[in-house]
Parts: sequence; C-alpha cells; structure tokens
Amino acid sequence: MHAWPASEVPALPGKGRDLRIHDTATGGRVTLAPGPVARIYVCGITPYDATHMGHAATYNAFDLVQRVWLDTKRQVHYVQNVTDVDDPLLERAIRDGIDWVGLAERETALFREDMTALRMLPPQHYIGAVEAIPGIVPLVEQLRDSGAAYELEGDIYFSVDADPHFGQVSNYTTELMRHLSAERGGDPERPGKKNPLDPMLWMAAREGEPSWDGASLGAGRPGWHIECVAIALDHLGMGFDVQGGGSDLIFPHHEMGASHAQALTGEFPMAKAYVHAGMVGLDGEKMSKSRGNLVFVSRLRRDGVDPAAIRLALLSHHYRADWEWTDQVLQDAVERLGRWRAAVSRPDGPSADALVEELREALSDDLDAPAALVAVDRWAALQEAEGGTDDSAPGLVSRAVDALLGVAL
Ligand code: 5CA
Ligand code: ZN
Repeated sequence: MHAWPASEVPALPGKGRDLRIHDTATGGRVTLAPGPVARIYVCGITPYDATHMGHAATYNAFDLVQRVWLDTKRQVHYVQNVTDVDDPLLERAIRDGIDWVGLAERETALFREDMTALRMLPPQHYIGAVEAIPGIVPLVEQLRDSGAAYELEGDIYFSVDADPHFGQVSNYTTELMRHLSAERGGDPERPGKKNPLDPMLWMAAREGEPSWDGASLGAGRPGWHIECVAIALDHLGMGFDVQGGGSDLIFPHHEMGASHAQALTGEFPMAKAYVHAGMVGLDGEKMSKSRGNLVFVSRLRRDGVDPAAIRLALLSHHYRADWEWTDQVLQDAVERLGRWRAAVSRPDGPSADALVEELREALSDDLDAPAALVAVDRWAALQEAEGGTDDSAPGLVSRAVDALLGVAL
C-alpha cells in the first residue's frame, strides 16, 4: 500500500538527545540507543470508520519518537500496518450494506489525508493485512510444524505455553488476561483449546466471509496478532527498538505478538521497548468506534479547524495519560497557536538557543510534550512582553517547533 507524503523536517543546530522512554514490559524507563537506523513498528488502524482524536493522539506520540531520533541524525525505519480484513470491518460492511474492500479503501484514504494534514511522518512500509497473507501462511505453518500451534476444527491456534516469556509484555494476572481476551477479540470459552488464552493464528474459511489460499492450512484468513508480527519481522527483524500502540493493545495484541515472534525465532525480546499511549475519552468513556462517541479529525478539518491547532491540542497532554477530549482543549490550542504565530512573525526576538535545548530535554524525557509547550509559551510571552534583538530567533523557533513537534507556524 502507499502511505502518505512526508512533510520536511528541518535540521536544528546543536545535538539531539537520546530518547528515554517508558517500557510497559519492564515497567520502567529505558534509554534507547539505536544504531544509525532506528526501527519502529506502530500498529495501524482497522479502517471501518474515520480517524478519531484517540487514534490521532496515539499516532502523535509515535511521531514524536521519530522526531527525537531524527534530531539525533539517525534514520528511522518505520513500519505500520492496516488491518484491512478483520471481524469489525466485515461486520460494519454488512451492517451498512457495502463492500468491505471499498469500505477499507475509503477509510484508509481518509486516514492518509488526516495524517498528512496533521504532519505525521509516514511509515516507509505501509502494509495491509491482505497483502501480507502470503508471508503469514508460512509462519503459521512453521509454528504448527514446530508444535507451537495446533488445529481445532480446522482453525489453527497458537499455544501460549510455547513461549517461556509469555506474559512479560503486560505482566497481567491470568484472570485479567482472560477477561481482556474475551473483551478484545479472543475466545477463552471455546471448548477444546489447550489454554483458554490461546489466540487464533488462522481461521478456516467461514460461509459468506472472504478467504484466501492457506497452502497446507487450507482456505481461511489470518488472526490479528500474526498479521502484525509477520509484517514487523519481514521489514524490521527481531529486536527492533519500539513496538507502539494505544494501551488497549497491551493485551492481548502486543503480548501475543511478542510470543508469536519469540516462538518463531527463538530470540528474545521482539522489541527493546513496548510503548503505549493512554486512552482518549469523550463524556467519561473511551472514544471508540464500537461505542460511537467520536470526534473525528476529518470533521474538525471540515469545520475549518486548523490542523496545527488539532496537533497542539494532542500535544497538550502527556502521551501516557488517559484524558478527555473537550471543546475547551481545542479552544486552548487555537489560542496558543495564535500566540505562537504572532511571536514568530516578528523580525527579531529574544534568543531561542536555550529554548531549543529545553525542547530537546522535554521530549527526550519520555516525550514530555506538555513541558515542551510550556517552554515555547515562555519564549512567546517574553517576545510579547519585551521583544528582543536576535534576528535569527523567530526563524529558529519556527523550525524547532516544526522539527520536534510537527507544528507548522
Ligand atoms: N488495527 C488494530 C491494530 S493492529 C487497531 O487497534 N486498530 S484501531 O483502529 O482500533 O486503533 C488504531 C490505534 O489507535 C491503536 O494503536 C489503538 O490503540 C489506538 N486507539 C484506539 N482508540 C483509542 C483511544 N480512544 N485513545 C487513544 N488511542 C486509541
Ligand atoms: Zn497491530
């Protein structure tokens, strides 16, 4: 699949800082020291509805990861998937009486537009589940042939007990895992499974549902977790730097994915850090397509909201926090954007050298975007109150805000 166009990232004077980031698996901060090419996999959308503020907030977090790395003069190898065949997509297509392929294409196209408008850097490899199927089939066969997977009435299940490290991404109790498995696409109650938590790797063709040739697996379609693992291993290999997504993906998705990869390769860990963004809510509930309590990026854009203001609204919350979208959050961002634009539109101002370092320090410290915004606020307030004589400062602030925060002033 094609991704979306990249906005340019200005180079800044001085030296970027290595990223220290919270890792779900160890429960603490890790300092990532990638080689010249940093590797990141971020779970993409299931394209049955438009991009809402929760999705946008999660992609914003991982866009910041890239920007911190780019500032250290590293290249970034970024891979993202599109879950363009899965139960919720098929259910929505049936509900609306439309073709599931067309639905996925339409919503993926809108997602690309939203990401472009928000200045999110595109992945180098943007891969759909359907196009990944030829790579998924041999992995499922390998797991089955090595005893890490088994057949149940034509479906193939992964045996979580095949990975000695199973449980080490989420560190959740078995009870919580069981509860979340039932809630998030698993089937812990199905009789005949070796372990109730075992997730499906390959679902045998069902009447009236799309299916693909699965060689020795028979016709069917892939499970959700193996989709991301196949794409990540194909394009990044084991031991990549960051596996990213929202906190609702910790279990089962990222736990199972890590176990699939570890059982396939015998290597540990799949990723050096498992990084999770908090959930954005509306009216006291997690914003979700299934609940329907959504604020869409595209809707705000149609209403004439500047995408830079949407981005500032996302940046005003720490990525790990759960927070609520409100009109006030957006209003504050619109006002902040106005103040910043006024401040950089003057021909000179107070020196911005210290500001650049403050931005670097804030972002390299577990992506503390709110602290970065406060630092820019301080410079803008000084500009407004006293001005300054440094004629390179306004340009430097614009470039730093663009390069590190993805906001075009
Ligand atoms: N296709 C799968 C991942 S392989 C999926 O979860 N798709 S999704 O469309 O449901 O979500 C896309 C991304 O947005 C995921 O990282 C998910 O964790 C994140 N996300 C979903 N809802 C919210 C929310 N309310 N707040 C923050 N992030 C969210
Ligand atoms: Zn995924």
